[in-house]
Amino acid sequence: MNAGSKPTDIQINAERLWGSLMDMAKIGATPKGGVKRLTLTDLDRQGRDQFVSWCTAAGLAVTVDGVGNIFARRAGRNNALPPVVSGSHLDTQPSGGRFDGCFGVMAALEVARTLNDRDLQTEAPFEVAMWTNEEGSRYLPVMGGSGAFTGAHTVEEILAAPDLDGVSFGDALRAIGYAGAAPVGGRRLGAYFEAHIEQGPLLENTGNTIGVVTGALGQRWFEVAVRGMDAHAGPTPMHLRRDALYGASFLIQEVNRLAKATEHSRGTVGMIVNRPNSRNVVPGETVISVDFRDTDVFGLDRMEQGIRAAAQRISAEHALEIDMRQTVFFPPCHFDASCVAAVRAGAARLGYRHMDIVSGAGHDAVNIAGVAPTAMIFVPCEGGISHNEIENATPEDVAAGCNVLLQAVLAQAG
Ligand code: HGY
Ligand code: MN
Ligand code: MN
Repeated sequence: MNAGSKPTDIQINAERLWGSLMDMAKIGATPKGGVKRLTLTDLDRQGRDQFVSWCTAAGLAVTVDGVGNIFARRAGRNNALPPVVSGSHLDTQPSGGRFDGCFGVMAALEVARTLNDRDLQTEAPFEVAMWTNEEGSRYLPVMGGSGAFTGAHTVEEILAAPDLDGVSFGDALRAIGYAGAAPVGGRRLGAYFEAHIEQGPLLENTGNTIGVVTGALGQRWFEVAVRGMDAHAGPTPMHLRRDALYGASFLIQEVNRLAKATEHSRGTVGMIVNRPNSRNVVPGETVISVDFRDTDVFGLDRMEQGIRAAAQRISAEHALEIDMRQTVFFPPCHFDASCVAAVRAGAARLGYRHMDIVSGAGHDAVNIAGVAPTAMIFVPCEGGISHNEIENATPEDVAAGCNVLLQAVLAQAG
């Protein structure tokens, strides 16, 4: 920076950022204005290709690792230093929106583009990251790409995971041409920042533009299989039935009762597979997902114990077998104080109203926080709505979030 200039003199190009967001949203656009770009599908490939071509056009060196994570690197003055990294994900929920994940990837790309415009070289290298399968909708575990990078999951485990049609992660990754040669993880990051929409109502309700994210709720997910007996819906008397779906309905009630017991606990049954799912057959097998979240592990333990006790009762009362398998566990996450301070200072310097906030959603930053100093920047989304095709944010708010990201990156990358 030339003498006399202040860090806040450098501002991102808000039109270019919004344009990239809207262009990316065209890939997998849905009639209701959302985006369906499930991980490792051909639409994901198109989104990845678009992202890689923008990175290449910005002069970034692109590498892809063995689980499809993409890193676009901008050299610093001292390339022996571990890079400052920023990014998020491009995969969406089946009924996703235009901003969840994509905003963080486009914001990080816009930081690189702005540094190019100003011909600014940071001390440490800067990398834009796109993590594979953050959403965990098609493949478990959720946040699998960043989890493989940090060693929370083995590459073999990630590649072997099957989707509901039995297609493995590895086969789907190879089919879209993103089974990269770069090793997965095993390298230090100087710091990691992720910009994201809040996906909740707090910022909007309090009139804040920036959320200084101090951490994230802990999460514990289960797959629960309820097994009874297929039977004819007509001749089978009610008292002789072993109805798996009926049994699962009590579990769903209990998940909600447990989660409503405290103000910071969450419980969701989001997925159900019912077999044989025929109108006139008493269901013999029902599999449900359970997603518990809380600010502390004791809260997660309380809900787990509660649902296990309920499963025992329901199993006995309705002659059903109930198997519960834990599929995801993230302890409550606390981000790095110096990175959080860099975000807060950036928001203050730029004059944006801001507040500290804990993320109810999981993010790749939750994984990366285990291996590098990490923090996140939230911007409001309309009505706090997300994981919904009507998810919306304003050009002003995403530009504000991206400007804070730029300030935080400059503070950490030198
Ligand atoms: O589940 C989550 O919190 C994130 O959207 N994957
Ligand atoms: Mn997300
Ligand atoms: Mn999401």
